[in-house]
Amino acid sequence: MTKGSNAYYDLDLRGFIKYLEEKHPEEIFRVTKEVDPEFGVSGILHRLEADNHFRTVIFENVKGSDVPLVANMHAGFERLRYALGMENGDIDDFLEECAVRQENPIPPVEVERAPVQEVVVAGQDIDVAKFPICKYHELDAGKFITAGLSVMRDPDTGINNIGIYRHQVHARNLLGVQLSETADANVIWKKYENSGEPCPIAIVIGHHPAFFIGSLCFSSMEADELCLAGGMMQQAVRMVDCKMIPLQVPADAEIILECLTIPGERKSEAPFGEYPGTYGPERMNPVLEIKAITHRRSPLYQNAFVGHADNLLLSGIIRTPFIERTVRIACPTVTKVAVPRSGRFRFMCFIAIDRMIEGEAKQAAMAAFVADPFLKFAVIVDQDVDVYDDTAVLHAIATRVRADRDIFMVPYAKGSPLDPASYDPAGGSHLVTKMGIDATRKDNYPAEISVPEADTIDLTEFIPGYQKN
Ligand SMILES: Cc1cc2nc3c(=O)[nH]c(=O)nc-3n(C[C@H](O)[C@H](O)[C@H](O)COP(=O)(O)O)c2cc1C
Ligand SMILES: [Mn+2]
Repeated sequence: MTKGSNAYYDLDLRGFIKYLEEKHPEEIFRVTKEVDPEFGVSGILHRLEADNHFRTVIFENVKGSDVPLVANMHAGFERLRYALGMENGDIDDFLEECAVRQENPIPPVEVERAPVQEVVVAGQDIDVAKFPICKYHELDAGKFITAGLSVMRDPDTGINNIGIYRHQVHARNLLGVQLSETADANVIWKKYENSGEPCPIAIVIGHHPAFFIGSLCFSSMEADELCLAGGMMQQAVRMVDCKMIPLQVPADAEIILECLTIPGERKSEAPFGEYPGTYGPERMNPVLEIKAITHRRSPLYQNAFVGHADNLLLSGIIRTPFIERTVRIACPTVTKVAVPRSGRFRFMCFIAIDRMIEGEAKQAAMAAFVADPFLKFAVIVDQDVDVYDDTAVLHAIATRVRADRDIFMVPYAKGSPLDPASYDPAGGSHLVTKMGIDATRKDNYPAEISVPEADTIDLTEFIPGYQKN
């Protein structure tokens, strides 16, 4: 049984915004004053984040475009929970619900007519510059599309794949793309490239956050991420044939860029401010030609603020249930898994276990590294430690770890090619060193101090008017 439902409104971006406006207006800021797409938008988002504001921001007037920009949609946890139709619940409830929905995928359905094809632009009229595409960080090489979900199809299996791969804008109808070596999309693109064929890529811009959470789920190449998106939305994704390329796209998106790669062609792409908070290096990346742009009559353009909460929280949320499932196979006594903000929701993982025998903790750490190659640090604590509290985890490390025995390292292991501490950061090496830390209490440790029956004392009996701090 799944918890929560949002079946009473349209499960698309505008439907979600309308729902927020009616039920949770505190989740939105609207900016009507003109804002520059070069550093103006990112400047405002950066300042809001520094002030601990994680609302979605709708920029109604971005210089040079008459299309509104929806930003920061995935930066706040409550919004992601609302996206699953859950009005209440903590992070544990949310992750449990994500896990249930991931195990219950719903296949897409085909439709003939689609809102996203109300307007079709092809040929000389194609110009992506009409959308409010931004430049974010000082050394970025140009303007980047950062929240385009690319639909691709494996030519051998016919299975759909979806992921976000950023696109530098090269010209009105030409885009770059960064397909990390670690992404399924890279494997699919190489199959076309090796046979000298253009690879069809449909870039989906603007959709319901549950569509993002579902389609970005950690999964194998055998999983059709459109089915995972349907499962997360609890509603089949409605698909329509593209106008110019042999793919299908979600009918209820805001904008689609129908593209073909140009076989053999490469163009310099990036630097680009990346999720670790450092720049990703310039590379010679594939080039996409836009064959058609289709969109709704008054489309909304959506972006993601990479390197900030908007990008990081989503990435953490999508990996946690998979890590937990995998770790549980190696260590059945797992009670909680957290991928903390302090590790940029990617590099670190805190795992609580109800340890039965020594050695289990290292099993759990090794399993975490197997589950998610981007993890660099796995810290295993006892179940009395709150894995959502960094101080509590550091306290366990400080008091329960003997480094020579409880820490292990795995040098030259597969990690993130954007890790600034990799073996060759400038060259974008994906080789890193992993560290597992067993911060559980060992059997021969002295007992921890406690005061008998302190919990049963009613302090107001002794200190009249006493109130908890
Ligand atoms: C905002 C955002 C931006 C991302 N940018 C990229 C990117 O430029 N290149 C990339 O390979 N992955 C990027 N990712 C991660 C992939 O989208 C994610 O790992 C996806 O699940 C990969 O799917 P795949 O393995 O099925 O190809 C980004 C993720 C987010 C949330
Ligand atoms: Mn995939």
